[in-house]
Amino acid sequence: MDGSALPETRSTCPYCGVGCGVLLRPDGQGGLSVRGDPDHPANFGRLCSKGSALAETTGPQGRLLTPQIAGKPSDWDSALSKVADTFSQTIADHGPDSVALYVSGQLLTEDYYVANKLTKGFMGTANIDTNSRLCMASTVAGHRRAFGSDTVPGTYEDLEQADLIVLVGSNLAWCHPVLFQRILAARKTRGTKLVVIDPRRTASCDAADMHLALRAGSDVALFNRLLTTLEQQDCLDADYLSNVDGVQDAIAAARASDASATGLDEATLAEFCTLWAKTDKVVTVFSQGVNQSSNGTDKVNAILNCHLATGRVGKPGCGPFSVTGQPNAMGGREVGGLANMLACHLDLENETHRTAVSGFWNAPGVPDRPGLKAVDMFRAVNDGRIKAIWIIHTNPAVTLPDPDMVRAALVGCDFTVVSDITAATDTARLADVVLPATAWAEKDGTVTNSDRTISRQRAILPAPGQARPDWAILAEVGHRMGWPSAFDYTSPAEIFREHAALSEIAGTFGRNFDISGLQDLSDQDYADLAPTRWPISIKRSGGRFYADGQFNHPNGNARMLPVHHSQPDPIPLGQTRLPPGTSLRLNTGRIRDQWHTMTRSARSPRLSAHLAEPYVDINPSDAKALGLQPADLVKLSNPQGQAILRARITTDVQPGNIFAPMHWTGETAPTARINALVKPVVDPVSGQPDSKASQVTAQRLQAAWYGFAVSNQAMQLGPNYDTIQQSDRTCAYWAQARTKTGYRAELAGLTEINDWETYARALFELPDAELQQLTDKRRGLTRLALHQNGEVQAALFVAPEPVAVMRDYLVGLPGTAAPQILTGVTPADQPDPGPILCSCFGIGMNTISDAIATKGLMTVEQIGAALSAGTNCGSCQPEIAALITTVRDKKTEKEELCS
Ligand SMILES: Nc1nc2c(c(=O)[nH]1)N[C@H]1C(S)=C(S)[C@@H](COP(=O)(O)OP(=O)(O)OC[C@H]3O[C@@H](n4cnc5c(=O)[nH]c(N)nc54)[C@H](O)[C@@H]3O)O[C@H]1N2
Ligand SMILES: Nc1nc2c(c(=O)[nH]1)N[C@H]1C(S)=C(S)[C@@H](COP(=O)(O)OP(=O)(O)OC[C@H]3O[C@@H](n4cnc5c(=O)[nH]c(N)nc54)[C@H](O)[C@@H]3O)O[C@H]1N2
Ligand code: SF4
Ligand SMILES: [Mo]
Repeated sequence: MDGSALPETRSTCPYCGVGCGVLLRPDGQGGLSVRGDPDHPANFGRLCSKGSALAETTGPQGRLLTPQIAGKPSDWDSALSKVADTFSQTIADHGPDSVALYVSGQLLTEDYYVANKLTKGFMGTANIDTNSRLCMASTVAGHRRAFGSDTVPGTYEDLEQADLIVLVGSNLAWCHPVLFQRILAARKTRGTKLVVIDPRRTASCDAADMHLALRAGSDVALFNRLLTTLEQQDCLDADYLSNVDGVQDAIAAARASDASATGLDEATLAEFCTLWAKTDKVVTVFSQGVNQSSNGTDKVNAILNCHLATGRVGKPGCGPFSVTGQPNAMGGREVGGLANMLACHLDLENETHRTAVSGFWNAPGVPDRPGLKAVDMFRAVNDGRIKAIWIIHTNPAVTLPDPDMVRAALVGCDFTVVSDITAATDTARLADVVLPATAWAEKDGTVTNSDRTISRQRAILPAPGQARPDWAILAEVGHRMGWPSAFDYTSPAEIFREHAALSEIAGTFGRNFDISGLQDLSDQDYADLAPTRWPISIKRSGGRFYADGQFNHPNGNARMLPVHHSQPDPIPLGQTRLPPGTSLRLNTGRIRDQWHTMTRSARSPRLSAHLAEPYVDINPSDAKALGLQPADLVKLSNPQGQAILRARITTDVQPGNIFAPMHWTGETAPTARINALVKPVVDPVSGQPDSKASQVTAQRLQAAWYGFAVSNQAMQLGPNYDTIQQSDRTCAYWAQARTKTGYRAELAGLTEINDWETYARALFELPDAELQQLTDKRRGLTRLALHQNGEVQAALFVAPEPVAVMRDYLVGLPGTAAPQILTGVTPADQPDPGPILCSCFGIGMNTISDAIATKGLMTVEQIGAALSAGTNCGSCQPEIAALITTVRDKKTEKEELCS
């Protein structure tokens, strides 16, 4: 059928917590087209690079199509019975706390609700925790300490109504790009000031008025200083503070705090604090630089203290704003997905709440003590206390700190079940049973975004193979474990109504999460549900919280918390040279175009083109001390583990600090699994791991050879995990990525290889292809290409130092004649586009730099008009802006030199 004849369906982007609306149109051939929904209140038609490329992530390739038991295809009946029977037997033999579920902020609310009900209501254990422990737990704990409830007070409109926006530990330009674009648009009309607080220079800084490159970990000292300024400059709101407890203690702690811990000079501190103090409409946006800290909850409360002190909470254009990471991180908090929460924001430790919930569920009882939090949960698997675990929609063998402990735990566990859309993940490879789940475009339900807006995700593609929705798999296991009436669901609409009805009870206990107004939705109403912000009840709908000074602590007040800066940093301030063996502080995070462990985003060639290889950013002074040259491979180590990454030498990171992305896995670059180095140190209040502050040492990898390869099919790069343990293997490092024509890979080895032809034929699985080879013995270069039917199938470039070829040109050659491929450079009449900046239109950095230099383009808009770059999703605009500055600075330097 002609795709254009099919109607568009409204749905929600399955990536980040902005929760953008998408319009999906099936193409009639199993795929779809995507555009931003102009009517969705999160994005009004905008999408970022990841959202724009969603269509490239669907399709059957790599999908898990049948249940698997012990690595062999099975059928649903056998697999479900195996799961249900083993869980029941384990509980019978060892008690309910011997089983656990580890779930995800990417589950739909309906899936999540059933998982939580099954575990806490029926299995009789609170051992259900979620990857949101790695993500939002410090905010949840901070909100509860300050407000008495985990409620985000504000809305997205506040970002447009603010006069000052402060991003703390948030790279919004890359991680919540559509919100960043909304801020930039508002800035044009309103002149909003933007301040970024991040030890690292990020794409978000390119548009900022101020970048406070504070010393990593020192946020409490900074916000304590702000609180004292607010007091000194008479900015405290006495009326509002009459409903806030702990004010004097918090101020006393702030006064005792030493702002020099931030490493910022006095003038910068004063400028920032005064700006904040004198601007009524200020929104402080915070994310993982705050949450993922060993003092994350204190960091959250240090920020909330300043907003409470000034009454800048829940009013138009002002408030603290924790942006959620995953598409349904907020929904997970609603259903009580954390091991220490109950459904609908109710408290597990509160007997009245427990009785109400178990009565509503008609459950045997709800456990009266919290279950194990993520890190402890896997420790309990490792030491045998937990004997059966079911992991749903998350990849902990990559993303938890110390994933090698997680691997060992799962290998040793009596029974591991994984529900995923693919079996090719580091975690699923270790499971006894793997269950095929439907993916985002194939399933129905709801998600709640950062500003409490509930949106529908709608199925528009058929489930591939035997894949089933997560809620249906969970409900079927509930059936088979002996609770058929409690898990009798036939549709997500039914589950949603039940959740909404339970929230009415929560409402009667004074909880803000009350969506009881939706409990009577008909199936059709549910099918048509438009984006709706909670609460939705007879009492109130939508809007903001806490402007009225009414909070959720039992006495109705809020609390300011005394917080202290407590992060010793072994790297002396202002240090410029690094003594050998000194440890570096490893900061980790995200890149613009990949999503976590890449099981979806890496399927898109254009997303993979932005940053195709794992890397570590390192300051020039440290690089010099370590004898590193740009593009060298560097080996990071600490007693826990190792990783090998490409060095990028840049002043974006401070001396003594390095940054590496979290995305690469055993599937894509086994030696670059950065969490191997991340220690399982957690915040004592929230249990959230500190993923941004592990100590490591670095050294140059003494590779015997480096390689770059392109191929029209996936390369045979060896075991997907243990290459790093066996450094004498032929390939000590590899990283493979998708391209438009197939795949590209970076390689390096520690031992000389004499017969490159044999190596290449095995790598590309082309035993009979025609060989074209070029060897330069003196320079140690080998280049070879394999042709079939007059077309290049694959090529390999080897050198004793990092390979210098035009990668972005070479990746386009497989499948073409390309007789000159071994030169490794573009023919004279074709320019080299350079690394792709604009992934929507595939426009490279060199193309844009040339246009800036030769056509005199001075603005992002002019570049858009001339090249289209940055005119679709706009996610690359901050990088284009930075490039304009670099090219202009270079030009000025040159002019100055000439004059
Ligand atoms: N492209 C992309 N977008 C995503 C995701 C993705 O995988 N890819 N994931 C989503 C998810 S689940 C999440 S949670 C969000 C995360 O979104 P962000 O929190 O914005 O992302 P991160 O890169 O993890 O970390 C943010 C910043 O914290 C800084 N930081 C480190 N230590 C400190 C410190 O001590 N103080 C301060 N102030 N800053 C510090 C880091 O340098 C980093 O720039 O992104 C969401 N959006
Ligand atoms: N070093 C470091 N580590 C970190 C972080 C960091 O900043 N630094 N950030 C942490 C944070 S904030 C987060 S949120 C986590 C994220 O970490 P994870 O949740 O572990 O990472 P994902 O790659 O999102 O894993 C999702 C899995 O679900 C599968 N999947 C996709 N769709 C479906 C579906 O519909 N159903 C089912 N059942 N499965 C599906 C995917 O294939 C994939 O295997 O990582 C954390 N780890
Ligand atoms: S900002 Fe991008 S990734 Fe996040 S929801 Fe919107 S389109 Fe999806
Ligand atoms: Mo997250």
